[in-house]
Amino acid sequence: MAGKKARIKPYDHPAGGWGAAAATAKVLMQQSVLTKGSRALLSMNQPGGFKCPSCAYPDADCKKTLEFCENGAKALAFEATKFRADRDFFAKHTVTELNQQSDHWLEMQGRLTEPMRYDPATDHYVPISWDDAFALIARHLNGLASPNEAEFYTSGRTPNEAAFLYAIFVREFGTNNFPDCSNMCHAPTSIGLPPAIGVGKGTCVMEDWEHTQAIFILGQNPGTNSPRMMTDLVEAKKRGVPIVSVNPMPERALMEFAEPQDMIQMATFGHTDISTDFMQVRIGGDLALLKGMMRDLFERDAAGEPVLDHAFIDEHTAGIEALRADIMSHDWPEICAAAGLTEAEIRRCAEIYAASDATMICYGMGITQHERGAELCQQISNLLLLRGNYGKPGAGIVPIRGHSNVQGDRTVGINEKPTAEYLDRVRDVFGFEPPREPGHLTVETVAAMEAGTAKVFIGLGGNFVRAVPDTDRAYAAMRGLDLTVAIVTKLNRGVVVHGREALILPVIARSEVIETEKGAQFVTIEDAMANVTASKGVLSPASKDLMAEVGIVCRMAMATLPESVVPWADYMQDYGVIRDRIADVFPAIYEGFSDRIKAPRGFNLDVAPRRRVWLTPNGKANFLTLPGLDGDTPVDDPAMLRLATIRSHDQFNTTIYSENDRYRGVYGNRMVLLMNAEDMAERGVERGQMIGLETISDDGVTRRVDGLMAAAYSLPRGAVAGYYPELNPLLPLDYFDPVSGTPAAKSIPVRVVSG
Ligand SMILES: Nc1nc2c(c(=O)[nH]1)N[C@H]1C(S)=C(S)[C@@H](COP(=O)(O)OP(=O)(O)OC[C@H]3O[C@@H](n4cnc5c(=O)[nH]c(N)nc54)[C@H](O)[C@@H]3O)O[C@H]1N2
Ligand SMILES: Nc1nc2c(c(=O)[nH]1)N[C@H]1C(S)=C(S)[C@@H](COP(=O)(O)OP(=O)(O)OC[C@H]3O[C@@H](n4cnc5c(=O)[nH]c(N)nc54)[C@H](O)[C@@H]3O)O[C@H]1N2
Ligand SMILES: [Mo]
Repeated sequence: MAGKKARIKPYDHPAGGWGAAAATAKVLMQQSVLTKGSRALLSMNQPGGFKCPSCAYPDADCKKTLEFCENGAKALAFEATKFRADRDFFAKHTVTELNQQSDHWLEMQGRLTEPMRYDPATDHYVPISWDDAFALIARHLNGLASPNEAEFYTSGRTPNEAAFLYAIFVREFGTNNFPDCSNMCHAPTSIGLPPAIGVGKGTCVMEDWEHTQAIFILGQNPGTNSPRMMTDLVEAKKRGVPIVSVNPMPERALMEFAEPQDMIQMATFGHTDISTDFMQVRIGGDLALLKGMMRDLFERDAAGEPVLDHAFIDEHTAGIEALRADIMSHDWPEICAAAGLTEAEIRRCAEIYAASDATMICYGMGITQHERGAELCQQISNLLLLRGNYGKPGAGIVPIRGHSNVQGDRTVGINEKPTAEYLDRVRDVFGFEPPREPGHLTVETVAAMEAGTAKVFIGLGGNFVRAVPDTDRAYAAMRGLDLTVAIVTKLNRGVVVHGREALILPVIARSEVIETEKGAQFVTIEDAMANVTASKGVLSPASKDLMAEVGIVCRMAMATLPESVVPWADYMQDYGVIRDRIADVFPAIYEGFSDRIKAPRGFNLDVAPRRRVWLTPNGKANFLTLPGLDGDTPVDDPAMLRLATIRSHDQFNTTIYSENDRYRGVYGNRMVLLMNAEDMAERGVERGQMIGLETISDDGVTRRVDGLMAAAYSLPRGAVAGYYPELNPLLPLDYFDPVSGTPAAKSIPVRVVSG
């Protein structure tokens, strides 16, 4: 709802700088953890300390003593908060009451302190012992007609050890139903890239930033969502490296950034201009831009210019002729119209690319969350292959992952379609036969809940109902389940929208000490550059009745599978033994895990394309074609606008830290719709006017959100933007990329209705 103090005012300072420093201090104070939080910040991302719980961007090297950012500090402050949602809190509020509160209010109640069970007689959550909670889970799981009636969600903050064991437990139980937050995020990378280059992850490591000669940033907002990347961009820029950002919006930090770690810049109120070139692409116009750049290269190649790396192409790739034919089938006017850019702009991008011998292309949700997200990732790879931009310093594909361990969770087995190789290793290492048929990913899970074929939902972290599309349907589906289990740190929507029976299992957070019979344990995470590091919490747990995620997984398994062949009780006490099993199941990348993890900054997992080795069926890197020029299916409706649902500077996914979005100049209100001024005028919409949006779809369902405040913003014609998760009711469940299953959250076809 629009607060009275809602206002929109351009932010004309550089991003970062004193604004970021002040915001860091303020958030520590708000959560009343100034001393405790500041002390913990000194251990964050340092050897022997814990990894930032926020994003997946690597922490640099030892050069910086304070390796954290404003948004990392926020994540920590909200985790280390002094506020508690304890048994007295739940006694005071019925679940119906809690459901009327905002996401921000729920978050502000603080950390959960002990296991709770929903009591339908009183509509309250009431305390339950850990033993009884696990017995309840076991009773439900063992009462199902088939293991496939249970859904096991994972969110990417879960560390490797817990995710690996969860994958083993669930498979021994008998299903591959592993909906994962990455099914809404970088699954287009995980699924799209293997046919192209043989791995579903990025190919760059931190050192590459020092050698790169050109950087492209497509559909990613690093100043907010991976702020540590700004340090690398600033350093590259100071070396004179061209930086091209491709985005429908001029994101503030991609224009001007003051590096909070740079004392001189801070003292002089200086800044670095980040982007040398800003391409204000149409929503879904990236495909046309990429094809236009490739067309320019093919034209110049035909004219005899040495712009393609023919030696690399001949030795390492397959499919260039089909690609050339597809690219040359589009003429320039078509390409420019689809991209929303001029021919000169596209040729300028191609020129920067052709002049560089080592290019990194970074991308985020602006690429993946489209109907053709996975294939868009493949087109980025095509462009890189044309100039041999794999397996040399400073070059490669750089998907910037979301959650701090989302990449790791997938590496260690969270996958609804596991490979036969993995399943064979699980069978050999653990001695049971895992199920072979594919399980559900996220959108299939919601569909199964709706259909009544799913009966139990267990969420290892995250906030499933709030993150998925079609909010109203998702809530109804969740409420129809027999049991829902939220394994979380904080109250969120998924705790208060629940099944007939429901449990809250509160966990020890990333920044906190995990102590077992075998002493203090550490966990490991894999960042977006495939670097695996140890993370050891330093703070006392928020309550003595919390359990570590590894403990919870082991106890669920012990209760549910009394005849299990897996020594869960040992794993629970000694995480080193879990790492030995990870090495057994994934010898090619994790051999010697327990020794290698002793290095203060961890180690890099092997990524074969870095060695110009292609683990594809034909042993080559493949050029893959994609007909057409649009990232999404065109919609034949002149009133149509494409809605991108995006993150503000003050949220971490469904966790809302405040109603502000400083760099976009939005304050005190998240129910805002950013629009092109001419699109507003054409519809007779005034600045500040309350409007509604309705989804354009052909499934007969009306999806509408009212009470949005219209704001003029620098966006291309036909593009509008607003905040996730408030606008998720507009995102249809079946509007997704069929290759990866990822909802097209950046290109929802909508029309303005009076609100
Ligand atoms: N502080 C903070 N950090 C986070 C998160 C958070 O919520 N808060 N979330 C984490 C997670 S899980 C993830 S996945 C990442 C997300 O990080 P990002 O990938 O940066 O995510 P978004 O803000 O959703 O959108 C990215 C950008 O896509 C642009 N965009 C929209 N449509 C298009 C398009 O068609 N083409 C192009 N080129 N651009 C487009 C938007 O304008 C926006 O700048 O961040 C992670 N880090
Ligand atoms: N419309 C639209 N929808 C989207 C997106 C979008 O851009 N637009 N983005 C999508 C993306 S990229 C993602 S990744 C998903 C995110 O979906 P999720 O990963 O499901 O959601 P989060 O908001 O990250 O989950 C936050 C909750 O995790 C719990 N938590 C925090 N720390 C820990 C911990 O250490 N352990 C455990 N066990 N729990 C913890 C807390 O209770 C917190 O409330 O949303 C997707 N949905
Ligand atoms: Mo994500």
